Amino acid sequence: MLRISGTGATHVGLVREHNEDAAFVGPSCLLVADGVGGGAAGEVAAATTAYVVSATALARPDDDPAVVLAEAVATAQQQVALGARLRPEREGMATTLTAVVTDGQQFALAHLGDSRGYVFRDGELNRVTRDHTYVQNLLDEGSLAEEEVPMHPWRNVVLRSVNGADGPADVQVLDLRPRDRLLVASDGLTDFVSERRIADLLGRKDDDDAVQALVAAALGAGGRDNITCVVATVVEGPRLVGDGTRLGALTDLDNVVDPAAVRMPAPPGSRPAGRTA
Ligand SMILES: [Mn+2]
Repeated sequence: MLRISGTGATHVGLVREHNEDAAFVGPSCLLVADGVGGGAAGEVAAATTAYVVSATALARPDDDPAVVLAEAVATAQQQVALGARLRPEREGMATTLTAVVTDGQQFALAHLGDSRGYVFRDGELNRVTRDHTYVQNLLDEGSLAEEEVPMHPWRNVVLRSVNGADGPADVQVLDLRPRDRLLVASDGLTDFVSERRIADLLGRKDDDDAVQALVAAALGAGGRDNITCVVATVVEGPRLVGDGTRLGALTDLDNVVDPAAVRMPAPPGSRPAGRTA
């Protein structure tokens, strides 16, 4: 069996007052969700989506991870829509989602928005997500150069998200093997720290140290947004269940619209939150 062994960290940054990022890391699921919306709505969109996806993955350990993710994203869209209907001030709330789930054999990744997923193998960093942004479309068309992105007035315009209205996520199967490493991060990291620097830090540090170094690098670059990074290594070993760490907006379950929307099995031998083995 393959599983994920890793860790994550989140930081409000140096400018924002609230942390609207949420993250989860456990042996069969890791994810980042970056929420937006007035009041506390960004936290609600991010935490609700992070909860629905992580809880669905934990509840269905033997199912095809691509199917689990597609169905979890559909539930998350419904829950975000419900949350906005219940409280009109949440109207317009939305979140990105980049999530990896495994059943012990296959890995799948679901993606909506401008958070990012990377695979680090043999010293090489490969981005495996495509930003759902206006500037990414301009880059693809060839009408914008990579170095012009940081100055573009619409660089933060996200075209697809978990907002209660958009459709399914992009879901892909990831071909991973033991010792491959995964990085999932919000744009508070990737807008301010170059991929070259990220690869350098991943190459020199283990997962725990890399997470701390990545957050420190984003803070050193000004910390203008919430920063969230999850770094994990694919390992071979027996399955672990009922274990995981919640970060950011997901640490407060009051942010979740309806936790009962996902039926959870009783976690056998559940342990307090902490680093996964
Ligand atoms: Mn952000």
